[in-house]
Amino acid sequence: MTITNPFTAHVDLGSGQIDPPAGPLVSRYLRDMEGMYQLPIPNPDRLVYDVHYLDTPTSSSDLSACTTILYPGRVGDEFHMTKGHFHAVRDRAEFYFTLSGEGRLLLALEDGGHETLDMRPGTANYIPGHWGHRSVNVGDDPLVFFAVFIADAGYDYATIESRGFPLIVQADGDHVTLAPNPRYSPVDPLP
Ligand code: PAN
Ligand code: ZN
Repeated sequence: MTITNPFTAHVDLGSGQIDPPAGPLVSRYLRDMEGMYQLPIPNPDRLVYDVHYLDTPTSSSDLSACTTILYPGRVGDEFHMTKGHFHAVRDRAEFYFTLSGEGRLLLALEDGGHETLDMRPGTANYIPGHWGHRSVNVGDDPLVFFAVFIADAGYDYATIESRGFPLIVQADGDHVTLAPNPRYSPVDPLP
């Protein structure tokens, strides 16, 4: 049995920066999201989001945590979003706690059932096991949220890469609209 030392990290509520910097930093660009938006990617080098991880152990009895900084912007009318994933270990749950900005959390089951939750400073969104999840920045400022999840959850990106997500989130003038994703398929497309 390994016993980990307790520690404190400071998370900047505005920028999401973690001090002291600990685990890896993952940056995602539009080129990493080819085919996920309705329109072709306008600029492959555009930074869409950064994820700062805390450095914690990764067994099924540990918790992992990270902050996501999802920058404002659109592709056509569609708001910037994360790639979205199911947990590789499907029943692993997660909490998202929003620190700043305004977003929508899209949740989907593999049978296509879906839900949407609001994200704003102070919201704690519970993502039960089996729900795929994608966050969308619908505001003009970065959407910053702190995620805590069972440490062996892992990531299944392939399911959403091949099927899409049931909903899209778009700007309609000053309004935020949710619409069915015309490119969504509840089963994997034939090769
Ligand atoms: C989050 C996400 C993070 C980035 O920490 O990993 O917001 O989104 P993608 O992983 O979909 O690119 C989480 O849900 N972890 O499990
Ligand atoms: Zn997750």
